[in-house]
This record gives sequence, structure tokens and C-alpha cells, in this order.
Amino acid sequence: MYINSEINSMGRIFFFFGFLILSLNVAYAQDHQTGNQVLIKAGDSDAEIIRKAANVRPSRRQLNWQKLELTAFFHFGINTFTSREWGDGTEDPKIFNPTKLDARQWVKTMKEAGFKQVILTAKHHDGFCLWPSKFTEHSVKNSEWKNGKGDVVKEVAEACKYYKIGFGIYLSPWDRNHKDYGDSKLYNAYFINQLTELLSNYGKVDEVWFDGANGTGPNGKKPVYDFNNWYKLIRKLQPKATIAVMGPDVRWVGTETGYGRITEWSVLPADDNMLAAIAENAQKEVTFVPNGDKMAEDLGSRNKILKAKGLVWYPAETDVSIREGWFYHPDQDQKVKTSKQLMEIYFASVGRNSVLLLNVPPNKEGLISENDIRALKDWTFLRNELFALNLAKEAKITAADGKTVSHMVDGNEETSYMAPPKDTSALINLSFAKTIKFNVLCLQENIATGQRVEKFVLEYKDGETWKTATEGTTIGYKRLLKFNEISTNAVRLRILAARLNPTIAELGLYHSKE
Ligand code: FUL
Repeated sequence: MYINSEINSMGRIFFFFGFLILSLNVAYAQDHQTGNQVLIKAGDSDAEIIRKAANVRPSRRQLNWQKLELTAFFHFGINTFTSREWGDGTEDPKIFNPTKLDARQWVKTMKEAGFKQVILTAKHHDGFCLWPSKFTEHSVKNSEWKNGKGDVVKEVAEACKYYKIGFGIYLSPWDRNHKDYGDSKLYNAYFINQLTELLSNYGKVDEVWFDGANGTGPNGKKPVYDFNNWYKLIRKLQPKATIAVMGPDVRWVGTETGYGRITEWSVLPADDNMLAAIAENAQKEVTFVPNGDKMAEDLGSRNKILKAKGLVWYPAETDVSIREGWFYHPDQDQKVKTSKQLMEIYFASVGRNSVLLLNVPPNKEGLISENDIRALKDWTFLRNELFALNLAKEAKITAADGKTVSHMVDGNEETSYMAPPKDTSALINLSFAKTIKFNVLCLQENIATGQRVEKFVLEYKDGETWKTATEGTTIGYKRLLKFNEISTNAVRLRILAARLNPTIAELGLYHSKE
């Protein structure tokens, strides 16, 4: 054969070693988990299941998404003009007429508030499309706005490119306008056509957001959504896009209050759909339609995972609106969340191992309102002020063995202090040359290696006695805790329980004036 005849003796040696390395890699992959999921075998001991859980890691796509921390929703559409939350699909497209629409103003507002990605409601449950879809008349093309020549999706996508932040779309599966809704075959074909338009005509799409609402169509039936084919299309046309929350990459946290769970695991038992997908995909990433209760208080404790048949990395997204409603209503202008409330939400979402998805709805003019901008600015000021100075940077930081560890204050979530293998506890000492005052703790695990910590305590020295400053359960990507002000010159972090040797990426001590 031509290729063989080209291989000289050196080549053969490389070929041999290459083959050997490949074989070793395959053996390694079979023995160690490489993906964001794992099957549990019938004979696996409890210890083996816990080890497996600690080794489930996020996919690169999930890890990149988690690092965004702050993402925004723009709920905008026909409801903005009727002042409703759920339109019924009978609205006249003509009424959509924002007089000053400026997508750059929307995106700039969020960028300046530290947001890394925005998601636009390209179509909500009323079926009205913010882009001139070829497949329906119920869209901006039949509105007064720009004489039917406008395209909100395009304007927002371009603004995101201009300000260099991520762009995502919300496409409601429930469509109360479409005549075929109710007929699974016809409606899924329509939905695929719409998804194809959105994923093909607007450049890079970073997140696709589906909810599960499923009503009855004109034929009296509920269509069965063909999620798996939708996912396949997204993976084909926009392979880097995260699919939330009726999707395989990101899970709904379970409330719309902005408050996540105090104990939040990103590794959860796989439900039956996931198990089937894991079996089918072997070492590859899983695609599945999530089912099961995502609102329960405990989703991923030892209790839950020891009964599981498989485990999957499935992190939480916390969605909440800056106002009472998701859409703009003039009578809520005075009810915008305050900077203090936004800060509490930040601690209870990003600070509880999830990504915050904050909705800021543009008004009838097509602008973000002044009151919302002011609240965002004040909150950003508070955040910047609070996190400007990490007091831990002034400490000598040592591990239990006396060795200095500086990774934890280098601002990089993927470099970490890793406790010795088999050690499921850890001790980190911080000693200061002078007294410091702090009341906020920020901890991060290096989740690129999995989520491991189950219990920790932060202690400080008061004279000769160690006292508790604060304590907690899970850390995950980020944990933020606020407590009474402490003055000391010695602090220690003790990891009391973990599923595997802990890997702490960052430790921050801050002083909040609030
Ligand atoms: C829900 C919808 O019904 C709400 O209107 C809103 O879009 C929220 C983010 O998702 O499922």
C-alpha cells in the first residue's frame, strides 16, 4: 500500500510508539472518567460511586458558560405593547411599534453592569417573531415598525458583536398563534425551520434557551416537542452554544426569585432520558431531554447519588426579573429592584454555585428605562467597591504541610491548591502582618476537576482562641458568604468533608460597608 511503502524505519518506530500511546490512552479513558457523565454499575460500592461523582467534570462548553457568572434576558415583544405577560397569539402584529428602539443601548447597559451574555426573546408564547421569519406572517414584517423592514434579532446580535459580549436566543416551543400547534409532525417541522433561520442568519449564537411550557393547539391536542432533533440541529449549526434550560447543558435552578439553593451540587443523578443518552453516546457528550423534579431542595447529596444509576454534570442557572414581570409594564416603573436587592440576589445566585440570568425588559419605546439603568449602575458600583481589594492577598498563605500556596489569590479559577490524594480534608492558614477587618468570604473550587467540597468552616484567631467566622456546605464554582465584621491577624480555612481531595482555586476576604 502507498502509505505503508512511505513509512521508513524511523517512521515505523514513531508509528509503533504512537500506537502504544493511543492504546494506553484508550485504556486510561476506559479506566478514568473523561466526560460530563458516568454510568453507575450494579456492583459499585458506595465509595466507588462517590469517587465517580467527584470525577464528573463540566464539558468545556459548560465550564465557559459557568465562568460568565452574569447573563441577561431581554423580554421584549408584542406583550410590551399590550402590557401582558402571556399573549394569546391573536394580537395584531401592527401594534408592535417601538419608536426609539436602540439595541446598542440595551447591550451597553448590560455590558457596563458586568454582564457577559444576553438572551433575547426572539419568540415568546404568543408566537410573534422579532425577526422576519419566512415561515409565518406573525412577525415584525407585518408591523408598523420600520414599515415592516425591521429585524430586532439582527439589531441585538449586531450590538452584541459591537460590544463583544455573548448573544443568545429564547425561542418558545409553546406557540399560541401557529395553526399547526397541536400537530406534532407539522409543528416540529415549523419549529426546526425557525430554529434554522435563527442559527444560520445572525452569526455566532452562544446560548439557546427553551422552556417546557406546552399548551393545547387548535386541534385540541398538545404537540410532543422533538427536543432531541432540535439539539442535534443546534450542535450542528452552533456547536459552541449552550442549551438551557430544557436542554442538556444547563438546568433551571427551580425558582424565579433569584435565590438558589444553599447547598447546590452541579453533579446530579441522571434521569431515564439521560441514562439512555449516556448509553448511546458512550464517552461522548450527552444529549437528552431533562425530566424529573428540578425544584426539590436536595438534588445531588450523597443520599441522592448513592441511589443513582448514572451521574451527569448539570449546573444551575438562576433566572429572575429586575421587575415583577418578565415584560415591561409602565405601572412597575417604581418597583424596580434596588441595588441592595440585586446584591443579595448576586450572593444568592452566583455566590451559590449558579449563573445569574437577570431579566431587564426594554420598554415600549424600545429602550431600557432610566430606573432600571440607575439600579444596575448603583449595584455595579457596590460590587466593584466590595471586590476591589482581596485582603487575603496581603497574607502569608500556607497549607497544612507548611508549604506556601499562592494559587488561591492569583485570580485564575483553573489553577488551584490541591490537597494530597486520598485526603478529603484540607487546612489553609492565612497570617497577616497587621490586623485586617472583613465580613465577606469568597471561595471557588477548581471545577475543571469536578465538584468535591461538602463542608467547610472559616475560622479566625481571637487572642489565642480559634473562633468561627462563617461556615458552609458546597462551594462549587463560587461561594459568597457575608457575616459580622471580624478583626484579626490570623484566619484559617478548614475543609471538613469532601468527595475527593479538594481543589481550591480562589479564596477572597473582603470588607463590605453595607
Ligand atoms: C417562563 C415563561 O412562561 C415566562 O413568561 C418567562 O419567559 C420565563 C423566563 O419562562 O417559562
